[in-house]
Amino acid sequence: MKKLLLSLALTFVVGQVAAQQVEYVGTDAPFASNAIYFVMTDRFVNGDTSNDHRDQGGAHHTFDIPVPGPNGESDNIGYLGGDFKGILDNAAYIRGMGFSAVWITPIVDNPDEAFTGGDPVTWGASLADRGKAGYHGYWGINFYKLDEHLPSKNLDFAQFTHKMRAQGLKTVLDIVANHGSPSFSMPKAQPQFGQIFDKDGKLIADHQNLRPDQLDPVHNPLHRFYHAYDDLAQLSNNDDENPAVLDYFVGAYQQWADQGADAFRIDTISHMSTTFWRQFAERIRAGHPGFFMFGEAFDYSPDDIGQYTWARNGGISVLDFPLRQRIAEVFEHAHSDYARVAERLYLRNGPYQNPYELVTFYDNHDMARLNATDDGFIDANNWLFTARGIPAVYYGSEIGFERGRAEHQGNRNYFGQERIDAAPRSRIYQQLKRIAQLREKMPALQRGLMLPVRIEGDQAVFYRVYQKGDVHQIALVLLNKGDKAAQMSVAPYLQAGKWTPALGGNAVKVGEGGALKAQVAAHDVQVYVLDAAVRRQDLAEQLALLMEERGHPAD
Ligand SMILES: [Ca+2]
Ligand SMILES: [Ca+2]
Ligand SMILES: [Ca+2]
Repeated sequence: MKKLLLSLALTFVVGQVAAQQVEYVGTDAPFASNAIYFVMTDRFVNGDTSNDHRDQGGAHHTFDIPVPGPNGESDNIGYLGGDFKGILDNAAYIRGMGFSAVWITPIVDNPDEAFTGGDPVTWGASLADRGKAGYHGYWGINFYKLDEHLPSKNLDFAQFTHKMRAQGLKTVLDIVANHGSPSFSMPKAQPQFGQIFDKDGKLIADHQNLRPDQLDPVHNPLHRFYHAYDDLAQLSNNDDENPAVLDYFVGAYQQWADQGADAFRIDTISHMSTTFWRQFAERIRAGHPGFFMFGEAFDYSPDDIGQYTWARNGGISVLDFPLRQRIAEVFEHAHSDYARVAERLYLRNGPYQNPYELVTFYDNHDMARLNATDDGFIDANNWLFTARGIPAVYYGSEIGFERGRAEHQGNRNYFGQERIDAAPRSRIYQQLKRIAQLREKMPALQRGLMLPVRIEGDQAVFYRVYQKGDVHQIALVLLNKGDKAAQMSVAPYLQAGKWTPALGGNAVKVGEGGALKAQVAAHDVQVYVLDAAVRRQDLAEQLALLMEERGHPAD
């Protein structure tokens, strides 16, 4: 690798001046260089038991509420103690795997009791909240205030982001504006549920345990924060047309950005108008130019979610749900067809402002975890860290933790220090670390244009090309998800020169019009690198088209 970096540094000496004037770039958004590790803070590591608040909630206690399942399995809907310190204590573990950013669940104050309304949570239930505590952070009541379970002495949010950065990790803050906490259907109104407090702790909104259609925003100022119609389960539905609502959330999230959040992941973006998000993004970026944000529009249709990325709607990237659907389909099943994934890349005239800025993933806390074998996880990671997009990996996936499990079947179970300490022995971990560390050394894999050669059956072959200023890098990625080693031969667009295998092996000299032949082991990847400016004519033409047609035609 040292040799690769050295040759990268020296390429400007030999590059051709004419070629260097042409730029081939997928994206220059600085955040796209990162790979993201997604942690549900409460479920990662309890680094400080003094902030557990184990006696909180009284009759509706909030700590450790197991939901038993079959065969001794269990889900849990209470707090389990994870905190900032647990993440910080493991910063070297996360960084060492090749990640440079950590996405953490919402940090704002959530109710201090378990919810008594809604539908009861049973093993395998979905959209059920009765008996659940706000351990996940998505039930905000004061968006300016840290929840008491997270900080420790000398470790508030600002100190956390500062100390994470010192260890090479950016903080991606998960934010919500669409809703607060569950707000109605309680047998008896509970404190904090359905209420919103301002920076000074003053009550500014109160659902009063009323159904949305019973709200009276005209006569009751405490109802004006909310729409008088429902949205998601029993959650309040914040009024995105009320300027006071926009002001409240801009103020809150400006505060956390000022305290060191490097990017936002926006929850339920599709449950509020693009008008709201455009204004929100403009105001956040007024204080933090270029601030990177990506939204969760839980929707597998690219035509639905593409609009959020457009400049006119705030230029907010999104989680790549459409691609995720095909990734799960392909890597959960042997003998599946790689072409299914390729169909969701949208590299030319697609629905997105820039497909290279999408955050790519295979599962998260709101869906069943990837139900794959160890080899399936390895194949999925090899794809995620070489194809276009910014990879995000959900905690525990590095060992196949709770694979196949949905929310109330263990998806969000406590990970803990013991599993972390044992993770390096997992094959998934080892192969993930190898490919993630390669991506972080190669601008072409992070931000380069993607030119598919053939993506079908068990094999994917594509180029990633980054050429700008003094940096030029042509990478040829060869992926094999089959059970047998594959002999691969690539000739299309192949530029003559000395191609270096970035993951070990012998360099290959390719003559004009020649082919590169390589063996790729079962469930493995090889990346050949040519540190040279693009000279080959048909390659240059393809890259020019990819540049020109990178975004959405109407944007
Ligand atoms: Ca704790
Ligand atoms: Ca609280
Ligand atoms: Ca809404």
